[in-house]
Amino acid sequence: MHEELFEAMRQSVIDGDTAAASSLAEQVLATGVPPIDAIDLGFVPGLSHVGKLFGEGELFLPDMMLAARAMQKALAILEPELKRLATARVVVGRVVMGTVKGDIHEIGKNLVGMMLATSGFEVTDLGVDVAPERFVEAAREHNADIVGVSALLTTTMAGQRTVVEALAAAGLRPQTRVIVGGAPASAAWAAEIGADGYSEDAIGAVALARQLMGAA
Ligand code: B12
Repeated sequence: MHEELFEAMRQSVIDGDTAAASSLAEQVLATGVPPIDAIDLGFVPGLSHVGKLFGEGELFLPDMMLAARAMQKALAILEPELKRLATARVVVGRVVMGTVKGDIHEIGKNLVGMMLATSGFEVTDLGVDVAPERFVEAAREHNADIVGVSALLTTTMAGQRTVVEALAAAGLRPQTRVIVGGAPASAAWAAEIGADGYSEDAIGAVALARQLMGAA
């Protein structure tokens, strides 16, 4: 329906053009395009494309950094609108989120946190490069129902297993559920490390979290 707009969004991220990405996000607010469509069909595919070209050696780290910056700027503009559109008003559950130690990728984690927050979850975001002990401490402190662990690198995904183990060692399992996500994760990986679920995107993460709370 808004294919041209989405295409422009993809291109703005690929170009790492923060001004264009911001202006397109503003257009979303002005024209009433659902912000989640803008994210899913516009900005995210742009970033995925950049990641693919980086993986193929066609683009370099600075390109990926510029693309990420453009994406983050657009998300910051869309976030208040996502919050305004939030449907749930009751607290469905408490979630502690973070990206594993050694890993600084945060865009997907932020998106998942944002979607959970707009769907009635109380979300505590621990940020990136989070040590397993910090996940445990925060899960205790916030009496978390669910701990969400993000990892984007094949070299850091083992950190998801470490978090599951640390929560178990602290006596917080199985009552505190663990969900995992990020490019290298999968349902099979979640099962292998004893996590309670996996989702490949933010909308699926909300469905998964609701299901784990018995609120599906
Ligand atoms: C942007 C980006 C960066 C940015 C990150 C900026 C930031 N502030 O986050 C920067 C430039 C800093 C960066 C750095 C690096 N990156 Co990088 N990066 C990416 C890129 C292009 C996009 C990631 C992204 O934000 N995607 C958009 C979001 C919306 O998607 P997402 O993260 O996948 O999240 C969604 C789902 O996965 C899921 N999800 C995510 N987390 C969670 C958590 C839970 C609980 C659940 C349920 C779901 C869930 O829901 C999200 C929303 O839909 C990817 C490419 C890719 N295919 O992923 C490479 C990629 C991940 N990076 C890669 C690499 C190699 C690196 C570097 C090592 C490069 C270097 N030489 O320094 C460094 C690592 C630094 C570190 N220690 O972490 C590789 C990893 C390869 C591998 N096999 O491990 C990739 C795959 C690129 C590639 N094709 O080679 N990167």
